[in-house]
Amino acid sequence: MLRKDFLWGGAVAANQCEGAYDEDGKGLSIMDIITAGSKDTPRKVTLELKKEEYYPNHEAIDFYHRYEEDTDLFQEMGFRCFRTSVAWSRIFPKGDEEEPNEEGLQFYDQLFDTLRKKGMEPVVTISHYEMPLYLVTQYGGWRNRKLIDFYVRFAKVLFERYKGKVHYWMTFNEINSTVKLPMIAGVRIQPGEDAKSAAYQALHHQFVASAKAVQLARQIDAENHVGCMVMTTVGYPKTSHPLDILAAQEYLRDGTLFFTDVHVRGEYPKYFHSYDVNLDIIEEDEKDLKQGCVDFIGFSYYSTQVVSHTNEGEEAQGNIVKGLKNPYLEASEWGWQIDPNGLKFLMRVLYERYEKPLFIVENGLGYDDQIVEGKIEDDARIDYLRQHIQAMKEITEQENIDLMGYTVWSPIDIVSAGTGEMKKRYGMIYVDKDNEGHGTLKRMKKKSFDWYKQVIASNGENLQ
Ligand code: BGP
Repeated sequence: MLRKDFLWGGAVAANQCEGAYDEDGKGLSIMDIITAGSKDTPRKVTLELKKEEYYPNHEAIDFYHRYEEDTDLFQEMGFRCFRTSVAWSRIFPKGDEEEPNEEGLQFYDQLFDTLRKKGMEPVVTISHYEMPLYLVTQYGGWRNRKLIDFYVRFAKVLFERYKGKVHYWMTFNEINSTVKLPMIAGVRIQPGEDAKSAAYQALHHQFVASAKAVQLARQIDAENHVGCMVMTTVGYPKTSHPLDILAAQEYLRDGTLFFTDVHVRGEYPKYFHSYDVNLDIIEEDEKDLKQGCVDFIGFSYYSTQVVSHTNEGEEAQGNIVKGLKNPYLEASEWGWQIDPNGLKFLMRVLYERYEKPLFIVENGLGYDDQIVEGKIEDDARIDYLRQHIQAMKEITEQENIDLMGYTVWSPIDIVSAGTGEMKKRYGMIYVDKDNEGHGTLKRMKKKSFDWYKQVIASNGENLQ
């Protein structure tokens, strides 16, 4: 049985749903200068706004003006929590100001009040792929140590302002993306530069910023729970060749566990020396890391990969990380392999290693839903969610895992982070908008809406 106060809900990120990219004093964020792409064409970063380009995050699904209606629908599904992020550039438009933007703060006051009124606990990611652009152009992003102070100032403002309204926080969304995709942390690698060290330096600054935020959150409100958030990388060995086994072990350790090791244990693991990077770590950083260990482990889980020491085989797509195809698994239209058993594998590893509460804060299926005779029968999504929730329940019960909650990515169709498409839909609520930005933005329930409602009402017992 899942715990009685299990946090069922849905998850989004501000930049993928709010829109209103230049309203009420908001500054530009890095997502505001990224164009739309597709499965086969990567999104482009333009660094300044260009008239001829289409930027899907500018309007997104206009949650900024429609959150009343949307949260009504979440309430109708019985959500006990709702995960979103605070757009940093609404609060600090450039990122280095001394004082926050009051209008930005008011928006989240209203949103969090609304959620609480409707029975949902806000779960807030402090930074979700949306740092102010100015911090990139002026300071070089997270490679600059100054970013720690800017972030901590931002976090402090949030903890003070939303004290009593928000009790669940996560410091950085998928912090491991910083080393896979340094541009997401505002790091632009110069030709000839030691790219690996630059990325790990940026990551180090984020680790320290996270640890300082954890300490502050506790000082400001003893009822705060602060977690990390990692993207998870499960890779199965392609064969029983011992080198494939080792490659798969490293894929999980270096892709996921290294990050949770630092967040949970408050120090770099011994094996870190094998990464062969040059970092500037000061004594104070080490103290901060030790004092800022997280309370829980939040993670995203979508799919798994196959790993071979020779790298030979057919390539498979995935969430930021890639691997090889698994002949035993089906994949989504975007090539993400569907593997509920991988979730069991992962939860077992994480809980055995740390015995810290876990929180599944992203899981879902991107699918190009079609309206047929006025209805959307998204059985593929229901199947995906059913299998993953079943796996989650089984492993939780079997191994006595302390699992805090499960939030579907995403309860409503939003702009895809990876491709910028609208048609890579995750929602249980459809939004009338296409890849080119046309549509009425009208909301419509899919079949999965009632299905998820009954799952929550039965605390996960009724998955039919
Ligand atoms: C995670 C991100 C989200 C999200 C999700 C789905 O990486 O935390 O922001 O979008 O994956 O990915 P995508 O939108 O690329 O399908």
